[in-house]
Amino acid sequence: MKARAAVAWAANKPLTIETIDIGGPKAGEVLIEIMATGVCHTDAYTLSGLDSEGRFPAILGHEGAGIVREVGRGVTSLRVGDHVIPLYTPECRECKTCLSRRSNLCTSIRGTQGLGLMPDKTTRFSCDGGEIFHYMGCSTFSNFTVLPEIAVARIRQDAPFDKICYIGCGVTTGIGAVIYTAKVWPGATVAVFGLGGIGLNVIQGARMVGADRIIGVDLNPAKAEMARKFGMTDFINPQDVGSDKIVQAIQDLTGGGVDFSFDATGNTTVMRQALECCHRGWGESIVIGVAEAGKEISTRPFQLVTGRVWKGSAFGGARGRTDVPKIVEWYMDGKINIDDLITHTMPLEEINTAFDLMREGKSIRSVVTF
Ligand code: NAD
Ligand code: AHE
Ligand code: ZN
Repeated sequence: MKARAAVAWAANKPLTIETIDIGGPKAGEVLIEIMATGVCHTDAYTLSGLDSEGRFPAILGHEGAGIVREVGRGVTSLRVGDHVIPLYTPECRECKTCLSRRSNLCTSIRGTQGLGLMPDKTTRFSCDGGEIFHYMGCSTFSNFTVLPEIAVARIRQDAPFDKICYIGCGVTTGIGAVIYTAKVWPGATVAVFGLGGIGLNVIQGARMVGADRIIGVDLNPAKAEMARKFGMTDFINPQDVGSDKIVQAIQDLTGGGVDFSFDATGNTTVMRQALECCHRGWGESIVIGVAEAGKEISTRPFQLVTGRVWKGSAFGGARGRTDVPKIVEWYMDGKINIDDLITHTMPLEEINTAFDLMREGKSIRSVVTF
């Protein structure tokens, strides 16, 4: 069948809207009509050519919501008409990692996903006879896409697609990093580096669990207003205090350092600051930001010897098929705010504007509707 997609033909080139050919779902797969998709910084990162797994041409996008239109042979957990959120972190419930209950990083299809292929090592997308790669197993910048059943969360039918698509990455990543990965406790002190689409959800999560003090750090002072609305108690602009003084500034504010810090910038210098502003003896720093290929983090081992803990979090540590439907419920019950974070909504034809707004620091989340 035909679909309408924004195709990334090469790194650093604007996406172009194409009519593509898409193969139907094979055994264990479903065809989804995407109704809305967010644009995440990770899409921009891959488009920049700095993602070691980035392959072109590809259909990017991994923050979508839609409706199941066709199911392949053997699919048991989904039906035509189900409302769903595609998952770049599947939950097969059978692999060593899923069975361990220690991590959300399901391994069953990670190998082919990183190659831009479906689990059978083929691509379902082509344009004028040339193959197009999948992206993060989702490819939500297309009005139709194909996913394995294990990478699809079924959600309630009355949730608005143009809002809950954000749960497909940013909301779950930010709130999940707080509640599933760090397990922030009531009364904790928290520092959040990067007040974009992810960092603001970290702030929202920290407020939900009852953190006392939530310090936000961003180079863009325009981000402070929204952050305050979501629970930030103190704002630091590294340009005001000097970026080499950030750690000291946070220690001074908190009497020795925070209980938890989160990097939501992807900058490895910032990741070090985030670790080092944690309290001696117990402070934990969670790396969420994605750094480009070749970048490394470093610190003095003494930072760890003296009790600070460095951790990472992918998709907020959430188990997609289990946790995503619950997060949709939280939104529908008014427990979390998504609407205010979606600053821009646009049709697919204007998707390049979403990338421009993000680069210029003018948006929090842009959502594309089909
Ligand atoms: P964004 O562009 O919306 O926000 C990034 C923010 O960081 C901006 O407000 C920017 O001003 C700020 N910033 C940049 N450099 C800074 C610096 N040196 N010091 C302080 N602030 C700085 O991006 P986003 O969508 O929120 O994504 C944030 C990061 O999280 C990206 O690296 C993205 O790839 C990553 N991410 C990771 C996961 C995961 O599962 N681990 C999921 C989604 C996104
Ligand atoms: N291909 C990238 C991987 C980047 C990365 O770490 N991705 C996150 C999700 S970002 C969503 O916006 C993730 O889930 N990581 C775990 C995994 O298995 O990829 C690179 O840098 O090579
Ligand atoms: Zn993302």
